Amino acid sequence: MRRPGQQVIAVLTTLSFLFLMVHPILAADPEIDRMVRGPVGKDWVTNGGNLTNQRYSTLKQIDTTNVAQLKGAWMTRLKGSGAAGKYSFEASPLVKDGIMYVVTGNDDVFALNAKTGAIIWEYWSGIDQKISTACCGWVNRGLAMGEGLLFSGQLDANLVALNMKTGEAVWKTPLEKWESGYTITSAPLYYDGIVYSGIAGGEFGVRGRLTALDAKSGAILWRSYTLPGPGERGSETWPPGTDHSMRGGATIWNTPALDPDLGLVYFVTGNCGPDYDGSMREGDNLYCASMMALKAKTGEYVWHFQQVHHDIWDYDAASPVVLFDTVIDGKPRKGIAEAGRTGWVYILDRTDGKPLIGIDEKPVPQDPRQKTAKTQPIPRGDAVVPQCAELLPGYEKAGCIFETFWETPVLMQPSGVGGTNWSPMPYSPDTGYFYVPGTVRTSAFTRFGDKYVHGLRYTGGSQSAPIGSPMSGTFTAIDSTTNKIAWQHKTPYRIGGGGGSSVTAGGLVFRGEPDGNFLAIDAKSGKELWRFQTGFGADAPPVIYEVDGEQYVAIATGGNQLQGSAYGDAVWAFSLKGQLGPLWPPPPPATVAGPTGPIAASVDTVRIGAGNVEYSFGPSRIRIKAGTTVTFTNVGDLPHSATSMDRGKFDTGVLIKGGSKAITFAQPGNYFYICLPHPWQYGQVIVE
Ligand SMILES: [Cu+2]
Repeated sequence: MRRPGQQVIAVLTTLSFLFLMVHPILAADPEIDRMVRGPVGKDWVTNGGNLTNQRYSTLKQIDTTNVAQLKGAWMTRLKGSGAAGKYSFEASPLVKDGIMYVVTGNDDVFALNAKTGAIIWEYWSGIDQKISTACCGWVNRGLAMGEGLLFSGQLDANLVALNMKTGEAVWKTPLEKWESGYTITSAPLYYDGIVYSGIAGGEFGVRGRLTALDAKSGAILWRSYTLPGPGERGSETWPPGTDHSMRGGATIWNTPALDPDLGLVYFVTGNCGPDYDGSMREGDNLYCASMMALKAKTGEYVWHFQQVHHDIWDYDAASPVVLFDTVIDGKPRKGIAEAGRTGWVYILDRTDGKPLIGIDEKPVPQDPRQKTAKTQPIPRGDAVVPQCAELLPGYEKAGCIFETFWETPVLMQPSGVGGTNWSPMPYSPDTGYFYVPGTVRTSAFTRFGDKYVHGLRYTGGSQSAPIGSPMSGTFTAIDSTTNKIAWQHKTPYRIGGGGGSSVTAGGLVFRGEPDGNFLAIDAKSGKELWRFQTGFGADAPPVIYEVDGEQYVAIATGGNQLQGSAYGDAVWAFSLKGQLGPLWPPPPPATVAGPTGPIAASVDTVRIGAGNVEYSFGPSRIRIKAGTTVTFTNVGDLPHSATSMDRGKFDTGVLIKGGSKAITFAQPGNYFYICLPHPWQYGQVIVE
């Protein structure tokens, strides 16, 4: 006879065996799992539409024949949340059962009636306004949902779960500390009981990782680091005996994709750190600027493909990966693609990470001081933006992509902001095209070295657009079977870090522009069929949904600092029965780099971030007499500097809110300066 204890063990063994057998069927949220595995229909329940990130909706009530009649169904202002100079509005709203959920740049979440726009509940994040480690604007790229909860990654590095019915916080898990340089900007991904989240901070000497949490409790299940510890796989690509890989960046600041059949989760990683100084980190520096696949349940490494070896250009892989199925040379293939900051689309086999169309390692310019990689992977096919810069007055050297630089500025295209930045790349199975937003801009790259200090910026150099240089964009359809351009629009403004888009079975690509226009384009031909002025920078990616038999297209319009577009707090929804007309156009973004506005005479104070224009010097252009002392004061919310473009002429150093520095200008001359943390922020001092 067995003793009671043995009996318990026997029962437990049987139970756990049964549990293991039954568990795969007992999904925590079978409805959401089913929706994100299948084509996108009336609801849009995850950031990229479904697990593929294709942003392709099967809805086709609005099509190429009737889209010209589209009008605003409603427009709702989100009570001023995120409507200020320091914010960008980059979130895709989610929609389920007639309710829309949207998160602003302040991590505040709103639930709206998706048919009327009426606010149902609101969650005010209360995040610390002193967060100083958001590299490039206060942003949140969106939410995930599952098990009756909404998941939001906050700039204070907390992942929060809200009750979908009430907006009340159910759990909050810190993934890291913002004071250590970590922030969350990406939309999480929910699937099969797990919430996946990346973490940002590549400009602050951090160690990138993907974190998986239990959706119900918020408990951390595992962390998979994108930078190897000593002796781990990939550590041979960092200098032996050093700890540079522990602060080497490779952050994840966009939503992963997931293939449930293969059991893999996919994402891309950001730049190496320090961004522009490779001198101390000889080697390829895995897994910076890479596409990666992990086992979705355990986080175990499966494959990687590095887009840029030993990155010294801030060539992040930043746009979300897209999964697609295709036929190449008569064979069905499982593809994965990503639009890089380099201007190329990288197309791989998602089972093993090998190129589908061909990517060749080719020799590139060398500089032993920067420890440049001998070769770089060059995809076959077309780039979507120019990859060579022209020489401009005042500069000694201009080059093409992967040109090297040291302490003398060198002009290059694409700039380190792209190409394609965080903006998603939709894919239509009808056309077989990827739709790729791009920024056309020159950067002057310089290296100046940096000492690592915990929680402070650690970039080792800078890149800024030369004064007077033109800035524009492209929107390109790339044929997924050839990686060649099917059609291309030249756009008046940069759209690689905005100008979000989505595509429908109605044959339409919807995309925003930073001047406030929202456009519908024939997905096959590229012909523009409709445009509508929303009144605010239209840079967030739109979504498509249906309520009570009526199809809607919605976009959050709140501007974007990377695009220089007008900020706001609006969400627009459009339908064929809509009645609302367009708004007055907001101020358009700059198309030439440099300070703007009138020249103020005899001014000896410059306020940084004044008048709710966070990324600004006020006045931006001043004329003074030789010997004048000018006081620069940071009155904005974020850390800023005033640093002469010819570095060494003058520099306030990074000033925190309230900080001040006086500089005496003894020598006559024309001095252009930038803010080092935000090198698109320009000023000018004319000394007579
Ligand atoms: Cu700044």
